[in-house]
Amino acid sequence: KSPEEYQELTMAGYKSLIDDEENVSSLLRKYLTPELLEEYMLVTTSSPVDAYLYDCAVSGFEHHDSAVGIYAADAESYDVFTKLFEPIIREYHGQEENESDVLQKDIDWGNVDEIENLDAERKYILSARIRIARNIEGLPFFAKLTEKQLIEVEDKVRAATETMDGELIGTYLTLGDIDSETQQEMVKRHILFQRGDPYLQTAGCYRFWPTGRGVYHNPAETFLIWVNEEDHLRIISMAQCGDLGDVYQRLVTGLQELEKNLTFARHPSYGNLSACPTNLGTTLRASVHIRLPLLSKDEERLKAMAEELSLQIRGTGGEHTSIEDGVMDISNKRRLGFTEFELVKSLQDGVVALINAEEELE
Ligand code: ADP
Ligand code: CIR
Repeated sequence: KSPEEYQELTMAGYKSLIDDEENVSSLLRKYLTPELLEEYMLVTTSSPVDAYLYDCAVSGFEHHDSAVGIYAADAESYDVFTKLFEPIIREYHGQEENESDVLQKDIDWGNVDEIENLDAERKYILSARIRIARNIEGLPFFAKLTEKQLIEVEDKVRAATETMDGELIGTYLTLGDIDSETQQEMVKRHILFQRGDPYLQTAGCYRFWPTGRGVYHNPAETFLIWVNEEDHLRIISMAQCGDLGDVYQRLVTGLQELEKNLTFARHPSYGNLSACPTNLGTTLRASVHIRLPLLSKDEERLKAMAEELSLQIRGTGGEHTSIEDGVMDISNKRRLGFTEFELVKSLQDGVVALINAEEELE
């Protein structure tokens, strides 16, 4: 696309947001002023990526129900379009403008032993999971990866998994080699991602599908690496019970092994970089699938408690899915401004509080 075409698309996208004012409440709409539009419309990140503002905002332009509406097309986008990204990041992560410039603390896994089994009697928690996102330094994010770079990411991750040890030893499967029936089974077992998020689709996440996509997993399916989904790597540790401590320990071990062979993109102010601004900082989402039949009947109270405890509630099919049979996905809402340990601990404390509330209703 020529610069003129980019300009036209950007202006049309912006106009569609303004024209649909009553339906649009995204952070993109809130912080993209006419002045910023003018200033950024023809600016790009460095060649050969050449990401425009449009590349970052296209998903929000098209999907008027977006909460955020923007992805970074590469690491540099966060700096080149900083006057747009920074307020969005601050608002989403609840960081005041007068707080220090450095939003994210250094990586700190803390005292792993303080994270525990949250449901030893297996009454409420069906499974626990922690995931972090990583992107390889020097390569663009999903919106701008070339077909060749998708394969480069895959090759690098595959090579980096070869030194895995003990329970982390596993196999890498490239998506093109997994038939669709098996893929569906793997999605149901929560060990594989699927293509189908409309926001990501518009942002360019599924270009050249299934090239370069794949999953590494151990036989127990407790340690996984998703390759070239929303981020180059999603590193995931899981358990079919409430043993968050075990999950946390395994995640840290796995990441540290990968770090011996891969260098991940970090930002001096935002910490670990992810394509979606909601994942910046620690990039960490710790979750449990939990059944709280009594509490979940009182939706208002549940929502209020989640808010108070900085928890997010999702359906168990993943983001943007609905809650079924009183089973939900509870996770830390915040990713940035806290250490890894603080966030896992906050999920632990929050889940304990919810279980206590459920027990009081029994
Ligand atoms: P994210 O990668 O941001 O965590 P999703 O909410 O889309 O994204 O979840 C991705 C997948 O992980 C889905 O299949 C979801 O069901 C699964 N998942 C998330 N949390 C858990 C959990 N605690 N136990 C089992 N599966 C989980
Ligand atoms: C949006 O803007 O709504 C989508 N791009 C998804 C953003 C990430 N998820 C979230 O806020 N929970």
